[in-house]
Amino acid sequence: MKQTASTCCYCGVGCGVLIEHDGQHIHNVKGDPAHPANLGRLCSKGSTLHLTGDLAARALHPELRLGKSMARNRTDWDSALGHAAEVFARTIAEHGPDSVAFYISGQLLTEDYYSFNKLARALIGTNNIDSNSRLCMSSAVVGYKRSLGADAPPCSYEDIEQSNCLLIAGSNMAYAHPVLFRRLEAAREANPAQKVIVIDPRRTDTCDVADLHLPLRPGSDVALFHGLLHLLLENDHVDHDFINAHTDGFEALQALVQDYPPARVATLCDISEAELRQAAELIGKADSFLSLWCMGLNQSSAGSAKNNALINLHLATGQIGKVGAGPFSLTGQPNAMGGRETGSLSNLLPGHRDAANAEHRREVADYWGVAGLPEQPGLSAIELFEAVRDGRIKALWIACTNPAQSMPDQQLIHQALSLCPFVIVQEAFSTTETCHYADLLLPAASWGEKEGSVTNSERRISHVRPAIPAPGSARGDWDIVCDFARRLEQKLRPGQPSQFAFARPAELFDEYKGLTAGRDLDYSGLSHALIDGLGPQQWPFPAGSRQGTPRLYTDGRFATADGRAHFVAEAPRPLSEPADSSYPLVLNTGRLRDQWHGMSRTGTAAQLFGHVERAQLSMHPQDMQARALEDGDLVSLSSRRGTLILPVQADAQLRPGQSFLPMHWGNRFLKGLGSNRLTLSNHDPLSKQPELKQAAVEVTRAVLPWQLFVLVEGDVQQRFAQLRELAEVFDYLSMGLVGRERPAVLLRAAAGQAPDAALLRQLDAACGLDTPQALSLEDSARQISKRIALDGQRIIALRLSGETLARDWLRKLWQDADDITDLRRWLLAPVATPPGVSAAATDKTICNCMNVSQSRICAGIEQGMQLEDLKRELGCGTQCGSCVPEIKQLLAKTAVPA
Ligand SMILES: Nc1nc2c(c(=O)[nH]1)N[C@H]1C(S)=C(S)[C@@H](COP(=O)(O)OP(=O)(O)OC[C@H]3O[C@@H](n4cnc5c(=O)[nH]c(N)nc54)[C@H](O)[C@@H]3O)O[C@H]1N2
Ligand SMILES: Nc1nc2c(c(=O)[nH]1)N[C@H]1C(S)=C(S)[C@@H](COP(=O)(O)OP(=O)(O)OC[C@H]3O[C@@H](n4cnc5c(=O)[nH]c(N)nc54)[C@H](O)[C@@H]3O)O[C@H]1N2
Ligand code: SF4
Ligand SMILES: [Mo]
Repeated sequence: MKQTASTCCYCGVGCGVLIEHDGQHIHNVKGDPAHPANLGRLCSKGSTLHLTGDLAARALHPELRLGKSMARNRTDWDSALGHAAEVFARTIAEHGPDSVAFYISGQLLTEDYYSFNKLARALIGTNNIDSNSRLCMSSAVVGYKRSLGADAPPCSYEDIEQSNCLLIAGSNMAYAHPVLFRRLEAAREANPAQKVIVIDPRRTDTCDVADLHLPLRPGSDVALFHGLLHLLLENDHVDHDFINAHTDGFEALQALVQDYPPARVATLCDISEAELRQAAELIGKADSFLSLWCMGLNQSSAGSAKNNALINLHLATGQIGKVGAGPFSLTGQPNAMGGRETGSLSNLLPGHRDAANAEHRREVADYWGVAGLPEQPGLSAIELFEAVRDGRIKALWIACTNPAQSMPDQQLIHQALSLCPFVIVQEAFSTTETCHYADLLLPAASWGEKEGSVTNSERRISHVRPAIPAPGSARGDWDIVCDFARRLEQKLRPGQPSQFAFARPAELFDEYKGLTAGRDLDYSGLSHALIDGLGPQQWPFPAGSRQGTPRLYTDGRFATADGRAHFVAEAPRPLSEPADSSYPLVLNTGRLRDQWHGMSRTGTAAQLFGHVERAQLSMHPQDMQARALEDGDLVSLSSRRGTLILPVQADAQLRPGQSFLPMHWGNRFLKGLGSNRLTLSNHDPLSKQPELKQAAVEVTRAVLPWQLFVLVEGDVQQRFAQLRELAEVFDYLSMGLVGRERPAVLLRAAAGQAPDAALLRQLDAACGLDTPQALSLEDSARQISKRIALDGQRIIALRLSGETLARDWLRKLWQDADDITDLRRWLLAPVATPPGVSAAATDKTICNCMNVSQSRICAGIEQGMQLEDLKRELGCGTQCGSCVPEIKQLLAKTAVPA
């Protein structure tokens, strides 16, 4: 067995992993104890990486179709890229360079970004290159640049351990940045004096470490931050020396925040005045004050203002550029930082430059040896898809992102993709919603197979190393881009030497890093080889350096022209779609602990469905009561843009008037284009980041008496695809995987009335239930029909239709039993509700590593066990620790009041 040190491909914490493999297959992953981001830790997603990525779901070979009504056929790289170059050259010749566009991703490697940027801006001459970071970090980019002069998070992870007071705003780091959360939990234990404030409308698992949780009204963060500054001024907790020496614009802000006295802010934010005062005291009295934030601030039509209002607090208190202090945005994607560095938003250029800045354009053009760079501004994600729909963009290249799941207002996106004359999708998995629209599918190498570099949230650059070759004919993203670019060069400027003659990622890095020289992020002193020698390094790392830079602005000089930071004084803005009488609830969307975005990778591992197995809407019990809804009822969830049908569940961690739907479920898993069918594309005027966290919705009961439940083992990818297609006719449809040892596809559906009998026969055929040996039960008068296939004494497939009362009991039999006496007995008298149904129905896997269910943990708690007993007796929470906050919540819920 061999071991290769690389990084986790999920979140922006950027943990180091040790990949165990035999040169062909990956067998295990472990945390890399030598990597400074995680020091050996991994979360539930990182530690299960080797279980994901089923080859049956991978894109393995280029596929091309020559007409929209045709099927894609396998082709070779030469034909695929030759055709692509042909279409791009023709489109550019006929309609100009801005008729083509690139939509890329914060999950590419730095070398991939660099090649895409050079292709779009230098060779083609368009700024139409944007990325999914528009949905993620673009408000933080604007926030940092406006306040501090450059897009640079000034802190280090160590600051989490060293700070006296942390403000966590709009971040559920217990789920989304778990390894940092582990570091915070450990720091709290070591230093009980450390204080933590959490600002989130929901009471998330992150609140488990909070001394104070402010469950503010959705979208009201700017008012809250102004209210805090008002009190800091009132309490004389601002640092006037710092303000005078290092900032400007304070007078205007001071005047503005006078209008935000505690009583008004408490009303605006729907929190108590006492809680607000307590937060201001904790911040004001802290020796060091650190804030961590994520999508609760960025994904807002006031995202930039929220970022700046928070940074204002740091500037006013002088809490920046020192140990344990500063405004620290948590980046979502593994290399969103690298994307920003290389210019992968339409308004940026490589090396933290701006496309609108003539001098910046000149510098980059000279470096690339081209006459000039395009002046015409590029389109941002939302504008870009609108332009595709309107026919202004005629060739679209999508890489490493799944917009047909993740963009807001999905109907617009699906419409745009189906109308676009030529769509290239460069993907590692062929199963995504976006692949459906690909005229040309280009198979990309993925985690464990590709090489390059990534920058994590703390500006630390790691060398991503391949362990095994990519499957099929998949290739590294940079390699695909450079091959295409060389072909396009021959058409656009024949006879000239190639600008894309790169043989290895290290060569791309070495060319690119020159563009960082002399800029705030300068890492011209780094190389792949140097990282191999010194370990991952934090930028800036100028030529000649021997070590990276843990903190920025330690001398009080900022990255602005005059070195002074700017206060930004902006009034709060209302939600772009507030709740009203037609749509009285606010829909919030966000992450689950064990799934990653559109689930192309995590959705291949049945184990990762153990924690949450299907799309459910969470609502406050009071709002459910008002609609006479109970847990598990199917509801119609509607916004102005469409309707989804899904089950509802009570969640007292929400406040009345709010609801929550995980963002992960796309059209594959939930009929009706998934969660983003409902969200809106209204966006921040500066960052152009859409308001993904707040849409106005209404919930009504869905009456769908005819129900279907299918569970089938074996060939899960193929069965999944077949069942998903057949089941499209049902009003409600949800799909997932279950089972750890023997993965199975699980399909639940419901409709107003029974479908054609032929459809049930097709479903049976897809599940191997159409054999004469299958146990069967028909009650055609009541439109009830059940079929079960056995392998010896074991259930291997089952379908219940009409009524599905026995589903959980049968599922338990499938999972645990190799004796089907009970099953035969039940088949003889099937109407009675089988034993143990209700208990099984709510069981979920809390601890994924040790496979410990909620019912076992609750049973332990009822016997009087504490956290340590549960860990010792059941093993839960002893491995990655991602489940510990939830176990603590269960303990708190069942604790006997003293
Ligand atoms: N498990 C998992 N982890 C991930 C990812 C994943 O898909 N799965 N994705 C990664 C990526 S790309 C990202 S960007 C990060 C996202 O990480 P986070 O931003 O931490 O995650 P979210 O769940 O999207 O949203 C965070 C919180 O914002 C809150 N919120 C909603 N509205 C408001 C508001 O108006 N104000 C405030 N203050 N809070 C609000 C929500 O209730 C939610 O708890 O996660 C990264 N990590
Ligand atoms: N409602 C709602 N919507 C949201 C959000 C939200 O909070 N709420 N969050 C938004 C945010 S912050 C983000 S970051 C986006 C994420 O949205 P997406 O970018 O769509 O998310 P992923 O599913 O991670 O897409 C990455 C794709 O790249 C593929 N892939 C993996 N590795 C490689 C590789 O090496 N090369 C190539 N070419 N492909 C690869 C994967 O299979 C996957 O399909 O979602 C946004 N959408
Ligand atoms: S915290 Fe988890 S998902 Fe994020 S990089 Fe580390 S192991 Fe990967
Ligand atoms: Mo993100």
